[in-house]
Parts: sequence; structure tokens; C-alpha cells
Amino acid sequence: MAKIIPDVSRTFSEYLLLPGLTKRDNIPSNVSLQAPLAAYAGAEAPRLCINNPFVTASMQAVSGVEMAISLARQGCLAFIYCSQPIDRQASMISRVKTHKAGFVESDSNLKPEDSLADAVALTRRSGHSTMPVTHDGSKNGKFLGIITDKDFWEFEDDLQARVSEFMTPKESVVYGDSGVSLHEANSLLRKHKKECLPVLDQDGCLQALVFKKDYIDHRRNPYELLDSKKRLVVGAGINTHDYKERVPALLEAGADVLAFDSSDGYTEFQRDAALWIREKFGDRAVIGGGNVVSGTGFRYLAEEAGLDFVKVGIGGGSICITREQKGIGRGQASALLNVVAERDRLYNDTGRYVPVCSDGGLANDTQIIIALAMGADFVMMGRYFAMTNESPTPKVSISGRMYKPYWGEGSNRARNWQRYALDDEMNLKFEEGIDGYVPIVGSVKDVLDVTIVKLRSTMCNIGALNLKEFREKAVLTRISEQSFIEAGTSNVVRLDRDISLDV
Ligand code: MZP
Repeated sequence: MAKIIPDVSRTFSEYLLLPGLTKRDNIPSNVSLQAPLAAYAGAEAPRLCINNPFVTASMQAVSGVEMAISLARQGCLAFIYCSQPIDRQASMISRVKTHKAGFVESDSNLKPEDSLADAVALTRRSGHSTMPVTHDGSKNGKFLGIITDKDFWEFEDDLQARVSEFMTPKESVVYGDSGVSLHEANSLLRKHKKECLPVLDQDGCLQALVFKKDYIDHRRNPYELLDSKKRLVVGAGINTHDYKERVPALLEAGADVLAFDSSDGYTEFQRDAALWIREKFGDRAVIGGGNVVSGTGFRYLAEEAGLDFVKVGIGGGSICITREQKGIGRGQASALLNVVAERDRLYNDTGRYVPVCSDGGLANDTQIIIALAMGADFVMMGRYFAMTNESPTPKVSISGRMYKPYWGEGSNRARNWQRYALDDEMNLKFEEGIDGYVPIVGSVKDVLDVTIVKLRSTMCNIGALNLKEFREKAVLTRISEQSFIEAGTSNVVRLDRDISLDV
């Protein structure tokens, strides 16, 4: 007969943290959010750490080049999705690795014969108000000048007039020559009191733009995640089907960490693939895997497969219908608690610490905080990042609000059958993910800033200065339905919810 475990499957929203003693040095600015991303033994330093404990899901609707650059700049990490041809994924990795911080490719360009109306439309589409003018309107065309929204008045000037009549021509533009260092470029911006510096090659073609706001942004991002050669750190999703070709190409392109993207990772397929990669690339490869929902699954991947970190979660993802389609999965809180207990046992038994990632189903900042308090070393999120400006999907207006498409890797749209099927036979006979929309909430930095402030603040309430202390000191209580209601406001008309301001 089947075994029924006594515990019911629980979710994060069923728990609350009890405050611990807050000492005088427990202030948010003293808190470190650094988290290990690679297994380590005893007192040795992990081969890879992130500075903030958030990584992106390896998904088409989430993890493109722009997202990866933004995440690394915020001290986090993105996993570029593997549900695409090997050469495309490798080229995305190398675009992140070769991204020269501060030099950006111009993605809003005009031709001299374009009209002011074209300039206005481009600004609306791209959100950029500085537009280089090149001979053919391409990003690397011959540079002729630059036009910004300060050069004309949208409601006063003739919008049919040509861009060439309003742009600042090349002769009057301060620009840098190819080979200029970022330091020199910033000095030119400062000296000439400019916001944007075009960089031109020896033929006068546009190579890149340097913005003053990026310099300021850089100075404000002290947690940026860089490798030993000062390049941004990036991860890549992999699967157990084509790893013998995919992994060498990704490592060659510069991927710093690999993670099996699989809904159920407690398999011999994943172990065999991990052992093959380890034998071929040794410790140079940081390899994560999963997903699992039990201590047994964790132990198998940590010990037998020798993984560097293990992801926890089946069926909790916001776009996931695995539980209803196949009847497998586990409440995310129960799964995580079971796995982190095994991680700590493994550490006590062997001295090897294998970090745990809570993957999927984090619906708000509170749940992120509870996941880290319960023992996750870091969290992986899809929806959270799909809602930002940097996700690789187009903005869509629905009933006057702006959204972005977000779809599961197990949906027909992603066709990522490698994530779900054990062999080619099962190639998407049924879907495990849905296709939908999420509201746009701002930039990655905007949303992370808020989450980080809340996390640091809660850690101070618990009396923890780092994430290890946080999980060691955390005391949680289960909440009843009534106390869940009590947690909201009571008998007060809320300005943000109950009163319409349009009256
Ligand atoms: P969420 O942050 O949107 O709630 O969940 C993201 C996670 O859901 C991913 O990291 C992955 O583990 C999982 N996922 C991705 N696609 C599907 C699906 O199509 C899925 N079922 O479950």
C-alpha cells in the first residue's frame, strides 16, 4: 500500500516570524545578504557567491540578455534559458560577458530624413529620449548627429519637419573615439557638461553610447557581481538531453554557473549528466540542479550527483499546472523545510555544505522573507522578474493598463519539452504551464530595492546580521485562518483600496 506521510503540504503564507532580540548593531546598513551558490567544505570559501539572494528562473519570458545584465548589476544572477538552440543561448551568454559596463549599444536610432513624428513615436516605443541619427538609421551606421526631446517642441513644431533640421549635427557633438576608456568617456561627459557621449570608430560609424546616468547608477550599485576579469557574472539553464553539446558551448561562451532546468530532478538522468560535466570540466563548472521536494531527493543530487546547489519546488510556480495535470508536487514550505533539514544533516555528517534554492511560487516580499528565514540560501523567481521593464517580452496594453506576456516553460508556447519529458515520446502531449500576462511594475532595480529594504528590516527584527544567522535565529509560528484575517487591517476604511479618488 502507498505510504501517506503524516504532515500536510504547507505554504509560506501559513507562517509568521516571531521577533528576536534586536541589538544596537542590528541596523539595516549592517546586514549582509551574501549567499553561496556553490557547495563548499568546512571553513573554505565557496567558489561562487551572489551579493543579494535572488536569481531569475531559466525561462523564455524572463531571462534574456538585458535581464542578466541588470541582475548582475544588482548583485544577483540570471539563468539564461535553455529552451532555444545552443548557439543562440551561447551567444546570449557571451553578450552578457562582453557587455562593457557603461558602453551601451544604441537601440533608438533615426535617419536624417525621418520626421519629428517618427522621433516622437520612437521615444514612446522605446522610452528613450536621446536618439542618434545615422545615415541609414541603424545602430552602427555613419554618425550624423543626435536629437533629443529637448531639441523640439512636440505640440508647437511641425511634426512633418525632418529630423536633420532639428538635430545637433556631428560637428557640434562632443564624441569619443573608438578605444576610449570608460574613465575617459566619463571625464569628457563631465568636462563638457553632457548627458550622453557617442563613441565613433575610425570610419565615423556609431559604436556605442555612454550615459552620465549610467555612471551615477554604477556608483550607486556597490553590490555588482563581477568575475575575476571584472566581467558580469551570468548563469545558464541546461537540460539532460543535449548537455554533451550544450555545456561545452556555454562554458566556452563564459557561463559562470549552470543549472539543470527540470521540473523533477530526482532522476538518474540528472545524476549521469552532472557526473559527465564534472568529469570533463572539474570544479571549474558550478552546477546546480533539481527540482526536488524531499530530503531524499536533495541527498541524492547533493551526494550521488555531486551538485553545487539544489533547487526545491514542484508545482508551486505562478504559471504551473503540474499538480493538477499529474498529481505530483508538494506545498513549497513543507518541501523547503524537509530539504533544508537534510542539507543541515549532510553538513553535520560530512562537512560539505550544499546550498538550497527555493524555486517558484513566491507571491510577494513576505513569502520571499519567510523562505529565507526557513532556510533557503537564495530564491529563484519567474513572475517577479517577468513584471519588470527588463524582461524580454513586449509591453501590451489591456483595458488601459500595461502588461507583459508571461508563460510557463511547460506551456505549448515555450515548447520546452526537455524540462518535462523523460524521452522524446512524451513531447508535449499535454501542457504543464499556462500562458498569461503580468502587470508591469518598473525596473529590476526599483522592485529589488523595495524587497531588499524589507528583508534587511525583518532581519534586524530577528537580530540577524547575515542570512546564516537569520535562518539559525528564526522562530516561526503557524497561523490560523482567524489570525490571517487579523493580519490585515480591521474596521478601517482604506484609502488605497476602499475609496475611489475619481469622485
Ligand atoms: P514563479 O516565480 O513564476 O512563481 O515560478 C517560476 C518557476 O516555475 C520556475 O523557476 C520553474 O521552476 C517553474 N516553472 C517554469 N515553467 C513552468 C511550467 O510551465 C514551471 N509549469 O512550473
